[in-house]
Amino acid sequence: MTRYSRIVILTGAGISAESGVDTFRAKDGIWSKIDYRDVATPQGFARDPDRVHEFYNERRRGLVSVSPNAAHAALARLEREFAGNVLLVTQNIDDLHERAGSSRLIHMHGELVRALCANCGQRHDWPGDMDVGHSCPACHSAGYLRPDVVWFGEMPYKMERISAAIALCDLFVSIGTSGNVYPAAGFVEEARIAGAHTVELNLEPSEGRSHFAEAQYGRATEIVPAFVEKLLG
Ligand code: BJW
Repeated sequence: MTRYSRIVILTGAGISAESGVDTFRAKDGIWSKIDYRDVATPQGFARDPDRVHEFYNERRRGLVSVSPNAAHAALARLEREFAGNVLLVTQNIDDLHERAGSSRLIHMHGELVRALCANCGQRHDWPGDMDVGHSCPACHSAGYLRPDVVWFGEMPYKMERISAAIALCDLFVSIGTSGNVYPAAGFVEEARIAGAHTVELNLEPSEGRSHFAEAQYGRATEIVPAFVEKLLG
């Protein structure tokens, strides 16, 4: 299957599920336990920053006890061994893709281990807990640091670079995402319009299933390594 030269891969929470990271929209997922308006909107943060910090602190602490799985490893292998161009775009804020070895990677919804200063706009590595008392290491203002994640109503990161890559790709693969959240959910249509072959790899059909030319269903740790093997074969 070496007829492709430019691949864009979109990943979602499902790729990290078998590493032990919660997904959002499963019956027992994150949004079944907590209202997204309280923790994943700028309004929720303005209302109760302590609660939002605690939500992300807990998830950040959880990163130390999880590891990349076979699906993350397979995508890192694809980047290393594929003769053409591979761009990985993740909606996930965990760091499992980079820990597996991927480097051509865009975190379109931000990163759990980074802080953003709402006062000066600087971003900082932030591996530990964050709270309202912390000052920005750049502008030294207190009370402006927030998790560097993209909340509902905010513009996802690097959209121009992502759209440019999709417009040029000949294969678009979506892995482990329910296709509920835009603009990521619309990438498959952009890719189809650009003439790319489109593939969904997921546990079950996503909201966008009808837009994909091909689909394979199963656990990411099984279907992603098999798909990569075939691509490199
Ligand atoms: C497995 C598996 C295994 C499980 N193996 N698979 C009406 C129409 C259209 C759009 C909108 C609208 N109203 C509002 C909007 C825009 C809004 C939106 O899309 N809302 C929808 C809910 C309707 N989008 C936005 O606001 C975005 N910004 C934007 O549009 O900017 C433009 C703009 C700006 C300003 C003004 C106007 C326009 C921003 C979206 C930010 C999303 N943020 C979150 C939380 C922050 C990060 C965090 O805390 O982690 O990002 S929400 C959450 O959903 C998170 C995820 O990245 C994102 C996607 O979830 P994902 O990855 O798909 O997870 P799940 O759980 O949904 O699915 C998991 C899948 O895996 C399932 O299918 C399983 O089957 C599968 N699976 N185990 C394989 N082992």
